[in-house]
Amino acid sequence: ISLKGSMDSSPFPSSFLFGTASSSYQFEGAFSSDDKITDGSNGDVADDHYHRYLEDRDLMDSIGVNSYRFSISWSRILPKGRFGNVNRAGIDHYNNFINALLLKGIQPFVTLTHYDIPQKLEDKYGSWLSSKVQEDFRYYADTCFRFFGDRVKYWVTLNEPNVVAIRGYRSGIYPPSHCSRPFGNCSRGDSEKEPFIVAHNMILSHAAAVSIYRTKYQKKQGGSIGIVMNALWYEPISNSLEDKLAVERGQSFYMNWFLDPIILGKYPIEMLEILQSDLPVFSKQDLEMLKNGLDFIGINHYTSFYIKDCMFSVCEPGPGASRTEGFALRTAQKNGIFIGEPTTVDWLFVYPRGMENIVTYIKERYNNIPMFISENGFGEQENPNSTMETLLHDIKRVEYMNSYLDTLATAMRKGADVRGYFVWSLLDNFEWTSGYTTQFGLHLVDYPTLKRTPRLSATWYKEFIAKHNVQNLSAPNCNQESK
Ligand code: GBH
Repeated sequence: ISLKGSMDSSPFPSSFLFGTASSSYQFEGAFSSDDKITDGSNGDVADDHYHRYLEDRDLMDSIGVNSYRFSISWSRILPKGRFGNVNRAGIDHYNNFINALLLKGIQPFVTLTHYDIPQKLEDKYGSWLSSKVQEDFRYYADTCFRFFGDRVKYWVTLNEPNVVAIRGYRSGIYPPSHCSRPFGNCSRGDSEKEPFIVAHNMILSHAAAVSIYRTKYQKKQGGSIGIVMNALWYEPISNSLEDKLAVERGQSFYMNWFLDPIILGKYPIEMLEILQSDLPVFSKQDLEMLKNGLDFIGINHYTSFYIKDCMFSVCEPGPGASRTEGFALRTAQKNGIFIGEPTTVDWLFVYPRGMENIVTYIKERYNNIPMFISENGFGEQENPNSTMETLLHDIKRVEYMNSYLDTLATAMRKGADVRGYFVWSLLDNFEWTSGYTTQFGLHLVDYPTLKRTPRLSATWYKEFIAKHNVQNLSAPNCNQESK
């Protein structure tokens, strides 16, 4: 096979973004608060990336990525939301980091909020529960576009708003820990109502940010803007029509819940039928603003589940089974056999075909709008028997990435417009409720010293990127360091 021949068969165009992904709270350090975390830890120090960003930029450069997905900490920019001043040190930090990335031809792919919100907005009006948050998010987005938009060409409004609504306000396992029985055991909240209010405000906050971008910045700055959803692939547990319909409801109550209003201008039909007056209504003005839509869909995809119908048949209680979750019970097993190889992370099953299928599903539902795989990666739970040798020789992570990239390529060959792929994550980091006990990094982080060491997967990703001949994307501008 000639070199040219093998290039031609690569489904990844030379403009394709290959990167890694991260978020401010999980990487940067310098914050507070702790609860419900396995190892009692928090993100106060995390990877200390705030101080080590140049070293981390060099790690990316040595892998050869042409893009890096990270999030800006809202509180670092506006500690009091729109009720206070811009924190100049925060602006300087992200300016320096963005410039450092561009100097090495690494395109910043920037998320405005990755689960975090200034505490002041929680205290003042209950953050996402209040429609006031739309004004705050618009103000924050405007601030970021103004300061960084001359150099940032990819914007994400929200990371996984579905996970925020579900885990923050239904099961209560993420902040602000709102829920009611039997969904969870919290000191306040309403698991059957609040997720829908919060989602409604997040959808409209997205729309407010996009609308500011479209009217004030996009023409001049020439970037694009989208949202990132957590996307699970669902297989029906049987071939029955009931289970197939349940799969559709499952997707609608999990992902289409946000994408349909933003792209199609209304909540999914299954949600409207089942929830009726429990679902907030978009005003005429809201619908007008929603027309701003988005430029791309970011897909965080890791795993797949089976779905069993609970509308036409009786189910034992379980995740997804109730009315406000769409009567679609989620389970990892069918007749005692897992959907894919289990891992040491309880929710992660290796099912590569799920990548091809979810990308194809989104392509078909939303008319092949450009997509990015904004996260995909393999986690391992800390284990007392692991040695430095086993920790670095992460063959399972390599196999996982290789197989998921392979099925992604298949979806692209069949026409899916996927523009980039980001591995979660560059470094081991603060894995939310698992603290530092779960590792997703291409680099191992030794927390006492914060030393980063590349794993086998870092070398493998470097070779994969080199083989696919992607472009180093930006010609750095000489003035950038001084901005
Ligand atoms: C992403 O989602 C996050 O964006 C990122 O911050 C995080 O570090 C990364 O993944 C790795 O976990 O368990 O039944 O709810 C993480 C949250 C966890 C939500 C798995 C979906 C699967 C189904 N996701 N969960 S379930």
